[in-house]
Amino acid sequence: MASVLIALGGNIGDVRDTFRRAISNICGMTQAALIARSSDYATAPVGGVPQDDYVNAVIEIETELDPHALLFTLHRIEQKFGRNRVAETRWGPRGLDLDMIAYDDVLIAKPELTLPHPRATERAFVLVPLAEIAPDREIAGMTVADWLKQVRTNDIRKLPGLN
Ligand code: PH2
Ligand code: MG
Ligand code: MG
Repeated sequence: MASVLIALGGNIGDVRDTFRRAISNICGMTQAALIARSSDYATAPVGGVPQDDYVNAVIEIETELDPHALLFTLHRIEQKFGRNRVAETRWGPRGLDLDMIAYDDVLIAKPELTLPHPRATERAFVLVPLAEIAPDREIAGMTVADWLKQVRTNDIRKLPGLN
């Protein structure tokens, strides 16, 4: 079993409801167990494209799928929730983005998949929710809690639970 961290993001539609359904799809389609789920956070958009605020969250799952099979499944789930990778702009608005942040301690540097995720350690919208569920996890040689100390978190706001 591999422990995998996945970041969820989106800023089109009812993103929190999309997250709920996407997480259920991830666990169903990858036969994964949901180990932890962060709160949802409202976050200012990063990347320079003017757009609405995002909702971001992070989950930890345990799965038997290898990294590429898991990536393929995550892309299928993004599509199922209306994502169109061909039509969208880089850093632009999207209904659902599923980014694999880390897969055990596996290192991969391929065009289609880099592990750990190369920008996760500098993005507050990933680190804040990640620190909620896995502060002591090491990514790229440092703990999540230590990476978090190096970023500004002013634009990140924890959302109340839904229930
Ligand atoms: N995702 C992007 C671009 N910018 N900004 C925030 N706050 N959160 C995101 O998930 C995000 C972003 C493209 O994937
Ligand atoms: Mg992303
Ligand atoms: Mg992505």
